[in-house]
Amino acid sequence: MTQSAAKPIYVLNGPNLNLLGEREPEIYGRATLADIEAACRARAQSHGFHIVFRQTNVEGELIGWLHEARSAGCAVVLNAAGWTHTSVALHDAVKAIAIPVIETHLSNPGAREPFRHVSYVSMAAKGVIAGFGAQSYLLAIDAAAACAAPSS
Ligand code: CA2
Repeated sequence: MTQSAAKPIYVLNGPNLNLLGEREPEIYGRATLADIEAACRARAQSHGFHIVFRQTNVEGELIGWLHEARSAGCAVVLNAAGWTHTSVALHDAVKAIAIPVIETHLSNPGAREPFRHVSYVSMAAKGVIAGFGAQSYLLAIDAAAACAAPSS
């Protein structure tokens, strides 16, 4: 279905994800964030959606983008990176959003260090996709498009 008039899916990325592809490829893969953005754009387009794709190392900026998405977006794919495991403010911002928020991770935090087993985002998100590398983002776009489709 073509949804050219639909609101965009926001794909929001937290701290250090701008370094993807440079270090720890055994955990996060070799794709850069620019590679992931291009793949997300194509996947969203295949569902008839546009995306807004952003990354920040400033927590307040991410919270501002979540506020923006409340009215300007149809769904959010959120990789909050390290803030996932620390931020009550982020939890509150996700909770304040009526559109679906899909928590997304390249790695599977549940299979890593204990401090990554807590997610302040999961408690407020519609669902979680983790552990599939860059593919996690594409699965999250699929989920966002399904949630945001008028028939769902
Ligand atoms: O697996 C994920 O997507 C994470 O959100 C990535 C975060 C980590 O803190 C979460 O537990 C899981 C880390 C993002 C930092 O990525 C880097 C990539 C390359 C080099 C350094 C950091």
